[in-house]
Amino acid sequence: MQQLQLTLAIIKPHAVKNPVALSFIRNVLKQNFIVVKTKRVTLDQNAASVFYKEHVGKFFYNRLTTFMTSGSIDLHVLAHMNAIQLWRKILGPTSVYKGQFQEPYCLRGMFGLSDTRNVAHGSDSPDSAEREIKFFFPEFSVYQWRKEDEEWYR
Ligand code: RTP
Ligand code: MG
Repeated sequence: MQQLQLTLAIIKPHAVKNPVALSFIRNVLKQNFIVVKTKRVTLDQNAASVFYKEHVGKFFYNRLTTFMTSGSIDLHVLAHMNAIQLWRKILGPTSVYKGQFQEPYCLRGMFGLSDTRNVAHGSDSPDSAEREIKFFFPEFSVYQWRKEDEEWYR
């Protein structure tokens, strides 16, 4: 039996503010994943620096945390077989420019504005997914969810 995998998607501030992008992205999520949890939040600098601690010291760190605290973000816990890889594939490369030329139908290629304003985030490993989901949804229990939604993973 293949197991469902969870991942965290974050729709970044510029995409949350763009109604066309946002409704397109929501449809993509609904069509490709079980959307387990959804929440809209605004990060403060402290939360952004904890969430992005792996990037401290990189040249884009200040730009990234400033951008991610500049407006509301939408958080989605997504479930699917290989959800982590699938969501990152749908997103496309970090670089919007590469997305536009190599995979024009990826979300970053379609709606990205720059390498930082690149539409959405996706967890990059099972460990990151667990850490990131716990960070934003500390009350969420995967075991409880599985009990409640048993039909999804039989
Ligand atoms: P993410 O974490 O958002 O899913 O993106 P990723 O794995 O594809 O890329 P990562 O290396 O983890 O970078 C995190 C976010 O930092 C911003 N960034 N800006 N050259 C730049 O200006 C630059 N490089 C990275 C992006 O917002 C990227 O998603
Ligand atoms: Mg990353």
